[in-house]
Amino acid sequence: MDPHWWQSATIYQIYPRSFQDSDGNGIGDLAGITARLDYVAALGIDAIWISPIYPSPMADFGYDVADYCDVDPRFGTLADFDALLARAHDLGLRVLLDLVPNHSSDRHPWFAASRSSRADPQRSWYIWRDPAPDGGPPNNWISDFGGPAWAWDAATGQYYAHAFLPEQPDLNWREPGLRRAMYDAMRFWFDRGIDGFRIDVLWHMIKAADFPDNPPNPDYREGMGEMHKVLQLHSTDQPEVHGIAAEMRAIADGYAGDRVLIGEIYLPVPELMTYYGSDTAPEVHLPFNFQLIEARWDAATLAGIIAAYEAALPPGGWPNWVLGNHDRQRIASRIGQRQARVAAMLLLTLRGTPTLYYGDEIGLADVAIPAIQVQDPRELREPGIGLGRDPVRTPMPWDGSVGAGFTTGTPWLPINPDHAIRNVAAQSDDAASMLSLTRNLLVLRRRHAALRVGLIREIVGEDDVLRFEREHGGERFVIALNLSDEERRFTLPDHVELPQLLLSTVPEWRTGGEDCDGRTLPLAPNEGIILLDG
Ligand code: TEU
Repeated sequence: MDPHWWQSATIYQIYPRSFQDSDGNGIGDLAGITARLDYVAALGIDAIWISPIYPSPMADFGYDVADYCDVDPRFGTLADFDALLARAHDLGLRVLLDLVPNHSSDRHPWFAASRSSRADPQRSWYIWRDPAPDGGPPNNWISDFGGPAWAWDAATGQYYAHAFLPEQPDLNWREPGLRRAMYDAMRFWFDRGIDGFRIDVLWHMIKAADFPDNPPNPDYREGMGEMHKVLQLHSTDQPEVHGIAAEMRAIADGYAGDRVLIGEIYLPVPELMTYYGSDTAPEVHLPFNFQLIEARWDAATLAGIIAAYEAALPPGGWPNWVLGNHDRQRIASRIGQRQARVAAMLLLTLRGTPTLYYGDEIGLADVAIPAIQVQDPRELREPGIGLGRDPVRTPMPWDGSVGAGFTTGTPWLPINPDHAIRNVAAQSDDAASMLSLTRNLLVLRRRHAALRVGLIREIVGEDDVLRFEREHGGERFVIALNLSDEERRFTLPDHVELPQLLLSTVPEWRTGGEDCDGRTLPLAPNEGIILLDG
């Protein structure tokens, strides 16, 4: 059977505030994204996921939704969205939106109704509880952004739950009316023609019915973030969440055109796997696999992670890999520019759907944000311990001009000071650039089914070298990645014949005169290579 489009696709995440500003207010917008779609398509991308574009007070930069069926005026209009979608489809790009169903904005009309009185019919659309006997919060749950996960509403004398900001009250997914309303919002966008959703914090969506205290986390240490004081045993990953995921999947499957659902889920692999669902009750097509974001960057660790993940996949479950997103340190900052090239090769040669974060294709690094310029509420609530996300959300540097081609105005976050050198225009014409490497990797991935949908085998991590093979229809690739900054050697397995070097992350090192000793091949410091067998 032919693979589904989302199995052989490469996904590209766009943070809309930071991709392209078209009206000079320093904030990216939909018309800006549309203008840059040619770039995205030429890069070799198949689908874009756009972080939330809905009307929002922007307490959490769009992850606080005040209307699930419209576009925030800062980003444009529904007509702008339709134009974006049409242009994307003309270019062969699919478009995924970000569904934020765990919580709304406190300015959503649903919440206004819900908090208006205990008797309001929409009271039960949110999670309201009486105070503890001492008048404090109903239990010890802690917000992911620090502080109690409960906010007091003096007017009605109850607390409401918020897994994130108080401005993001949690919706009550035990309430059928709420479920119907959110499913209608999904249909609104599916009817408009979108190709799928990334679902925000899917594992948070339903809480234990009796709201018991969470157990303390024995591994908590100062500086980890207050949320880690307790284990989220009762506030996340409840059995009933699978019913919701299955209902969402049924909605997606009700549409022609192979719509896809991707779940944002930070859980250990065994729990993550349960979000694929079963044959009779499938859930999300792709539960995001964030292990590369969190892994120690060494060959043995990565080989172990890859092999264990592959082994844990349920029958028919399709793998996926993510290297970066709008919440986590950028890969170039985490492991350095040279290893970021190796990481790109890894991401784009592993088995499974890769998701690339905008800017990572040019090695964009985190930008230190002066305290006075901090925007992210995550940083403002627990300052100075490195939890802020502004550094990874800075504008895309398109060229070396003052506004980096991103804006003619004042950018909402500072542009990386290195943008005079590190930008799309400069890297486009440079065959040795990270951008050219990314393009070349995507060309190979498109050209060779083995890299897209082939088996992965022989996953080995030894002596700083991570290697594995991809195989399909008689074609075999060997990928070997040197994770150290010294020369290394690795030995080709016996079943591999005379291989041909297709791509290196350090091509300038390879003169043809490298000292190859029979089946033992050298790797330059920080070099990754793709070999074609025979
Ligand atoms: O992020 C969820 C998220 O990253 C945290 O819950 C994470 O699990 C925690 O920091 C511990 O690792 C999503 C969005 O991606 C993020 O931008 C939003 O702020 C958040 O949900 C709320 O919608």
